[in-house]
Amino acid sequence: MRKKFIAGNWKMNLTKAAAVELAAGLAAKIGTPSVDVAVCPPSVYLDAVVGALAGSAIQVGGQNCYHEPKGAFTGELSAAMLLDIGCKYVILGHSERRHILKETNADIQKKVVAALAAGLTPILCVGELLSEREAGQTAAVVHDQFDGSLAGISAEQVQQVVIAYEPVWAIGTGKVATPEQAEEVHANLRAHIAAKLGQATADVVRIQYGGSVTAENAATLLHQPNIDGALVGGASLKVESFLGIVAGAT
Ligand code: G2H
Repeated sequence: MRKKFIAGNWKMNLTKAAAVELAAGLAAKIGTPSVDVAVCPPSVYLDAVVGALAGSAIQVGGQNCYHEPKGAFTGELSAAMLLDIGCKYVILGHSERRHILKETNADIQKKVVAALAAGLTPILCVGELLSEREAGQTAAVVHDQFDGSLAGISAEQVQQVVIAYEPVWAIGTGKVATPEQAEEVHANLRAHIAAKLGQATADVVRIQYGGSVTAENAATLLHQPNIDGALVGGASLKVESFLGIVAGAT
């Protein structure tokens, strides 16, 4: 069985003091959850958050990395640096990076390769725009993002990757996908993985749902057979709401 995985994506929010307070609040109340839990703070707060979470069951992830291991790349962070500072995960290909920062599947693929080589677990985001959903292109878009972002990566390595299905129209809008809408895409993507990389790989790859997940809607989403967790934005910025989502996964 796939272990459920709840990750908080803090995006470009909080001050250092607020990030440490949130992390400390989570660490104090998380206990020993039966699911995997992580938070992904802004990179400048990673060190402080890793410290605040020390000894707790909560892991830490970056929100992005660069594909080169080191060198003259002003402003960038390598996967090895994230690992060095205490990260286990890195979010790659988030829709905000695909659409605002214009990252392509080819850019993201190089980052996935670098993250895996460094020993990080990539959380690879895929998801369609509202216009693409309305044009009946959801499956094609998600397959294209999955195939392009993982091109040339072996089935064995894909088994190490977490996928986050995040319909762009549901991100930060309060318009969550219904459990049926999300499950349909997750099941379709898992079938695509099986056809492409084999059933054994499809059976172990975890597919999170992301997009306006809250403590109120989490449990129904998380009890769908192909939804293996959640990537949470806004609701991960408060202790009670994030822990409510973790509780919904159990
Ligand atoms: C989707 C999600 C976090 P929110 O971007 O990755 O954000 O939960 O605020 O919609």
